[in-house]
Amino acid sequence: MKSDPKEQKGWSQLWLKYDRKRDNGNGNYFERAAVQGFDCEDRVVRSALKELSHGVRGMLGRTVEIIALKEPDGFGKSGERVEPSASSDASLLIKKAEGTERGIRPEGYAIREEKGRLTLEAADEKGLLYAVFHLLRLIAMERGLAGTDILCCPDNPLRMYDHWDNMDGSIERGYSGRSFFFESDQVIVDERTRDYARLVSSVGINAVVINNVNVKQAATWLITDRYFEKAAQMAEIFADYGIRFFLSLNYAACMELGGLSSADPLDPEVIAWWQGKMKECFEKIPNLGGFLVKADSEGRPGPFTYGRTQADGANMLADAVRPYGGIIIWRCFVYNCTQDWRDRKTDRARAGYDNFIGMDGDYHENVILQIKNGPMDFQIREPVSPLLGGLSKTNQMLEVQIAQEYTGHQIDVCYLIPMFKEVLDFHTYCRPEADTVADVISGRVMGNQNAGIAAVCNTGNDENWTGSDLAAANLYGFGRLAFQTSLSAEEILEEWIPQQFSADREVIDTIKKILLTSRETYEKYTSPLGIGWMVTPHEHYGCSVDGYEYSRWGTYHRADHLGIGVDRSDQGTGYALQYHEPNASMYNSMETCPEELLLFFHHVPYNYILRTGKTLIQHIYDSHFEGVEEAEASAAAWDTLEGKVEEKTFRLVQERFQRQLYNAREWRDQVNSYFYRKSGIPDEKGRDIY
Ligand code: GCW
Repeated sequence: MKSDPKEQKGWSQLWLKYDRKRDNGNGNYFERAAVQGFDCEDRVVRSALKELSHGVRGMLGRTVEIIALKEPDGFGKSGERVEPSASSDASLLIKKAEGTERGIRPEGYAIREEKGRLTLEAADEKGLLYAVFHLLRLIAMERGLAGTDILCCPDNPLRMYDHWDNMDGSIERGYSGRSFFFESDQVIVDERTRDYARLVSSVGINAVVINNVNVKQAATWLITDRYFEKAAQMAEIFADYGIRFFLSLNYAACMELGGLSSADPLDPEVIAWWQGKMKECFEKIPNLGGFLVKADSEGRPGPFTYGRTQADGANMLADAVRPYGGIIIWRCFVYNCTQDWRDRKTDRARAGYDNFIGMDGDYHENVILQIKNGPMDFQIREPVSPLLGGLSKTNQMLEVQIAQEYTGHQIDVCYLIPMFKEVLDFHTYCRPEADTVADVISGRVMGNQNAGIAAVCNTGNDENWTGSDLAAANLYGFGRLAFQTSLSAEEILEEWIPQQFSADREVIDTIKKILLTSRETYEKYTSPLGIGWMVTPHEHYGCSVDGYEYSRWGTYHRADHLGIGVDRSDQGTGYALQYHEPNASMYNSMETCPEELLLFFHHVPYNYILRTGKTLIQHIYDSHFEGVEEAEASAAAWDTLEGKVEEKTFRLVQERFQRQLYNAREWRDQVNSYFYRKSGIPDEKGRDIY
């Protein structure tokens, strides 16, 4: 295996390796490229053309000659006059689409091949950048370009990575080393910043939040002179790749920085302070898109302290950023985290809806509510949050997590795209048609661009960026899915594997199988049928069935000697009724509730017969034995790739599989033993339970 040419940098280029590929006649298109309608000196166009040359040189061994047609002022790069006719002998024509020609919408593009000539047409500069990356992807996949006919426009206006990086260099829920944005309370801007921007823009990401939503200490000062210069430098690099720069805000900054005695959003002094602060921020940081805010959540300050609503807080900040075209992304992760476990009435799952639904329609136009995919917290299986599509007059954005906090810490393999697809495809019944989560977050329901999808990111300064090389599938996949929701989880892997590993069919099929089964495998050996948690408290890796059972966090499974599960029906907490019909009725009844969510919605006796004909307890035993067997099969499948993927990657992933197997066996034996001891019902198959 050839090693990554960029390894000397100290970090991998992941799917932008650009190592030599089979030509398949593709080289011929890159004799001569002509650019029409775009300003070759534009920063994003420059990035796109540079990437094109770089990729084509690496993968096809060709040097592309690029000429500007009538751009910027009728002269080519070297100053000579270039006639439009020069376009006719170019083998690659790059041009700006006029109007919405051929259905090319903003940030969209078309790639066509006809009679030996490739035409790349884009709506705007970002569209061109995405088109180039698409073209390079096809080359990396060793697809012959002849006959290509592609039209691609992004499905979601905002496609965002949220980093939970702290300024001391640590990362909250980070499993890939330390931050490459911050260290020792300093902002880092270096070559890796640019490689990061290249990587995420190559999959269509157009917005990034660089700091943790828990904004404390030095991070509160990111909106001051102490950090403006560095923040601006980073924002400029992002701008080269069409990425808007965002920061997380401390809602109480007006007190901590401004010395005010209150953060009451209706207080004129508070309002004036934020207006001045936002003016300063947008003047000092070019390319600033706005702010992400976690307020009144897990100890963070917010408007509730002053008897004000979430809308009061969000609107006050939104008004302050509006003059600069800024937006406020306001998180809905607001719940009581000091609950009494004895209290069966209070239900954390209800909290998001209960806290936000009453103000539907009260949010200003440049506020977006960011809603986690499930009502709890990124568990391996949760229902879709009823706020998504529950709100009908408010801009909404979906938040998912590719940092594998509850899904194996990037030690255990867990390809999350299948889960995200389930969420996007979910019918909310918010209106007669076009009612899926995908419809809601695309902005089509509200009819504006303040919508989209964000993922809590899984990167760090590890050489391979994501801890495990296999976790890069989520980093790649999230961006691609956010851009093009219709892509299947499998199609995404068919693209990613040849770019990052090898176009060898056996490699593709083996890695694909490992990844496509990984979410279900993980689910089988961890918490059953949607109940969630059962993890080691705080750390969230490894099994502890009762770890959160008697805690303040509102995360209970309520197992006793007869059964397990939380009654969230109309007889219980009533959570099921937060959905539109027919979802409410479906979840409300044990008979119609989808079985994978049975224990989320109902307290179920161990001898309850599932649709498979098995009792609940037997299902718990069987699925836990199966989960471990499947993990073992995946580990063995990986072993067959020795010599077919880079040695370093092979060893690293192999070692992680060993840790996964240990973890899976612990989960299996602890969960099975726990329920055997509670229920006294033995395994029908007489396997080892302790
Ligand atoms: O439950 C939690 C995580 C926290 C995180 C929080 C959130 C950033 O365990 O680490 O804080 O979710 O989403 O705000």
